[in-house]
Amino acid sequence: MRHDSRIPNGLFYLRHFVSPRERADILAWIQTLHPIWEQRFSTRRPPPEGEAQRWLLRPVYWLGNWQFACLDYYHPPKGTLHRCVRAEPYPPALAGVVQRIETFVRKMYKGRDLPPKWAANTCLINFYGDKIENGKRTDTARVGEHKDFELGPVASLSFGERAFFQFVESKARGTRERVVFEQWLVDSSLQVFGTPRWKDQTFHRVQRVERKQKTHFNIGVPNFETRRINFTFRYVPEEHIVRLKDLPKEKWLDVEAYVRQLADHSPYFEKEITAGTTKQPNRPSG
Ligand SMILES: O=C(O)CCC(=O)C(=O)O
Repeated sequence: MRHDSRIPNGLFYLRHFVSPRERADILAWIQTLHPIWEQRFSTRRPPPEGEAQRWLLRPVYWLGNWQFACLDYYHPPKGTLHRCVRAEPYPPALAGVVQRIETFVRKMYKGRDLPPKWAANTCLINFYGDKIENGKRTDTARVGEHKDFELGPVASLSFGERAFFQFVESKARGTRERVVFEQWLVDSSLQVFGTPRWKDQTFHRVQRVERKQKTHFNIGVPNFETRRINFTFRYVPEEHIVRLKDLPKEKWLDVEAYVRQLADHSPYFEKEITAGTTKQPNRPSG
């Protein structure tokens, strides 16, 4: 597995990171998931000034800990409390790739670029494709520019159709943004980005996802056709991960409907809901 030497420092791209056998196991397991659609803000309060309530562009599933959008994601150094809710552990199908990602990251990043306890303990799974509403198909396979605020490198696995990925420099008022690096991410590849250059000084985004292979993954989301699946592995310090039952009441109410939806198919979240309602039996239902 060779790294492409045209790729700038701090960034890595390994084209055949996942073996065909691992790929088959991961894609068989993923069909057992029921990803959910989240809204960006709590449905119980008006959105912050200048923002509108909206659905995320794609269904998601988190492993390790779930960063609900309405809890405003993990955002150190200040936004660390009650943002990351303990979630299902990695399944056996992911064990091998997670171990290799951790070995690779610890070998390639050192010093200030690698937090001392860095581990790939958090994973966001993004499902890219078409939303189908009243017979109308809308391509939602993209992600606007953003940063991932978890400390240290982020490792990203891709399956399915190719995605066009860009790093852009922040826009100064009245000027055009500048694309500083772009590349296609192909099936079974691993991209890793770390260092201040790719984590702090630039944003990243997915501009589009092709349809050339006619890939359709069989995923348990009604009215959605998935053609690309992406896993981003990140690090959240254990002390910032909280059990559902330990969320304050307001935050519990913000996420309760999502967790109940997850619990319909996940014994893990079913137990977490039971633990939460047992701990605070008078908790009103949202
Ligand atoms: O799908 C990708 O390749 C990138 C996903 C991403 O930017 C993210 O999860 O933060």
